Amino acid sequence: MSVLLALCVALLPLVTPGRGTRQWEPCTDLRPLDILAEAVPPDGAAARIRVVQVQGARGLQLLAAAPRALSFPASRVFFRCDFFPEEFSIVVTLKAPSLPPKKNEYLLTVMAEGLDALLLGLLYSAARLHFLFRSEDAAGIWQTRVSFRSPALMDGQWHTLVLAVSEDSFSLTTDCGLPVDIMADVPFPATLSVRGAQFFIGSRRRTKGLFTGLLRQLVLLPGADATPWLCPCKNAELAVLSIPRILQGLTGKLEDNEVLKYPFETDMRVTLGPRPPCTKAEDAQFWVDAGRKGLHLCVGSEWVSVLAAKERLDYVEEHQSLFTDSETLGIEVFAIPEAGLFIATANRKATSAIYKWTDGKFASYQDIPTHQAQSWRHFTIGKKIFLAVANFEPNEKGQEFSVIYKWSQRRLRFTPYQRVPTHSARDWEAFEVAGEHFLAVANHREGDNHNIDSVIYKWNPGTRLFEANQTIATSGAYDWEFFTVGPYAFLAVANAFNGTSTRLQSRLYVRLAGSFQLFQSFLTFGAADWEVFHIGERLFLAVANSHSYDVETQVQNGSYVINSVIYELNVTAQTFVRFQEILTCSALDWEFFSVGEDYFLVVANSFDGNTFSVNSIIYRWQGYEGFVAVHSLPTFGCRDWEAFRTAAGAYLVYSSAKEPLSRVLKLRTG
Ligand SMILES: *[C@@H]1O[C@H](CO)[C@@H](O)[C@H](O)[C@H]1NC(C)=O
Ligand SMILES: *[C@@H]1O[C@H](CO)[C@@H](O)[C@H](O)[C@H]1NC(C)=O
Ligand SMILES: *[C@@H]1O[C@H](CO)[C@@H](O)[C@H](O)[C@H]1NC(C)=O
Ligand SMILES: *[C@@H]1O[C@H](CO)[C@@H](O)[C@H](O)[C@H]1NC(C)=O
Ligand SMILES: [Ca+2]
Ligand SMILES: [Ca+2]
Ligand SMILES: [Ca+2]
Repeated sequence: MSVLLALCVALLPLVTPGRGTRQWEPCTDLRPLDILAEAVPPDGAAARIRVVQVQGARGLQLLAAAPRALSFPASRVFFRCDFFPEEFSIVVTLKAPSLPPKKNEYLLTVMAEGLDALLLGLLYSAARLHFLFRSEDAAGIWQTRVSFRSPALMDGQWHTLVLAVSEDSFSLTTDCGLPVDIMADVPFPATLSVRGAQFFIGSRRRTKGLFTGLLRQLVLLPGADATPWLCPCKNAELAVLSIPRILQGLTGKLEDNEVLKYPFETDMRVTLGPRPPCTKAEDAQFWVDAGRKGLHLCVGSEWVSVLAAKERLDYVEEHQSLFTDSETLGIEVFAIPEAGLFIATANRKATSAIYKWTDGKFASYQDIPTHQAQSWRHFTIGKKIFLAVANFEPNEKGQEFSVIYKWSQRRLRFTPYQRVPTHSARDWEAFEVAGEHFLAVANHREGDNHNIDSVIYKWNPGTRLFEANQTIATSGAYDWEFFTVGPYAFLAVANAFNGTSTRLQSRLYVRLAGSFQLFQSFLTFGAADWEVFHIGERLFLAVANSHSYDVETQVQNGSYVINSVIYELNVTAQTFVRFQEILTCSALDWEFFSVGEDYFLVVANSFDGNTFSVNSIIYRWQGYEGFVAVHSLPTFGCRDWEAFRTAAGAYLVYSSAKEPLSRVLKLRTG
């Protein structure tokens, strides 16, 4: 165990957000940061704030008894470093109270740690909006106030303001009208540290100056002017960049927001039009791709998408019915340079098939004889392109093996390359560790015995063949999944059945000193799939539980409708911990994919105890709520999901283990 302990300590620095590796790194995410949503307690913490609906829109009202109710540490959004962006904009939607002269109310402040010092603030007074900030120079510390006349705010209606700041230029746009620009003699500081600071919504930490109107939107957009995103807009008084969920559902729907229809040039070094070059000279410049509603930032020599949130999954539509020779188990999507995009289907009967994406559809390309094929795995070694099939049954002569095929550049077809003896193979996983190539096979059973070895093969560059490198004891192995965390290589196996029970430990191994060693065990129920995925810095591992069965308790129909589990790596604790359980119907596969800035998981639900006609579900990542079901898709004996992209958009494809029909779905995005 001492090796593992050493690993634990060494793992720690891995997830400290990388510094110094890239040339330029913003302290926050470069997307609209919903300050209001950040401050609203997840449970609504009822007594401290009140949701009020006026003129068809909801806003938050603060209660004088709790001026600090809406606050959070700056480190929550400034998680990489501590500097407030030099250029930014703040979007506010508010219904302002009518104030007597000389009375001020705070909309937003960022307060320094400990001291009663204001680093930055938005202050409202009769017919005026003031932007305050702290700057420091040789002569000392200053608080600068930039004041805009803003008579429109006094009419008791909703209004949306965008304050854009860039060096000494301060610009205020009210309801998408003409911007009011002020050049101040003190520029906004290039390095305003927010270390230890705290954001306060509607106050400066105390009751005096508490905002008495309604706040609906408060968004910080680092690095850019938000006006082109909001304007023009049919409903400019309620234009939305981002509002907390509890305020949604009424006027100001995101759909109303006709962003970038008529984008205009600002002084923010934003380029419009077709993709401009991104070289050293353009570093840190923005480019607005108006056609696709994208905002990009030149970092190094690559355009990095900053605001891809404009692409949202709206609905899923059927794109192609793919009739296969026989029922299909696994599907593998892969691209071959210069040849195109392909899928390989693992078909139950004698022939599996490869299809090529041709004119927007999959067209038959090559048939390959297989024996109850379960899955395909595509991988490359240098320029060589391979495809391995997991055969579940022996051939006509009673010989049992799986086959690795190699792509022939001359014939433009896959040809048999190496036979590997396997035992009711379910899955192949291909991976590379320190420049060496490996293939792991999941051996499900040998005769009636499920407790057998699965094998990890290593590519021998001398013989140009895969040779056994390690065996691992498995029980009805169904799936291997490989991933890395920093320099560490992990391999998870789904153990489905030991001959009497599906209630088993599935195992996660870590590679140490040239072999995989047990890292963690997970109680699973007929585990059929492990899916690993990242969301930001977080790492998750989801298991598909297919069946709860024990020879002693006998079969019950309800034993297919059981929870599948998503685990998250806790780096401090050095273990995966239960993150979320999701009720599934004999789940056989999880597939993770993203659309724009959104993350999704789709599950292959195959059987509910009575019927194979069960819905498979798409879940969307919703931060602290975890994954929430957003789409139900009628499927029949669903076995495998794969996501892929072409120039025309994003797609999903799924197979059925119960009918010879796979389907391709197109993801419609807004
Ligand atoms: C497996 O491969 C590793 C890494 O190349 C090597 O150190 C080890 O000796 C191999 N083990 C066997 C049994 O071949
Ligand atoms: C299978 O697992 C169950 C539950 O863990 C255990 O009770 C049983 O003895 C195991 N059977 C075999 C054949 O290993
Ligand atoms: C991770 O584990 C540590 C140590 O057990 C614990 O203190 C911490 O709360 C955990 N973090 C999360 C996010 O669960
Ligand atoms: C259990 O499933 C079988 C079909 O697999 C069905 O005939 C039977 O009615 C089901 N029993 C219950 C209690 O739902
Ligand atoms: Ca796998
Ligand atoms: Ca999967
Ligand atoms: Ca899959």
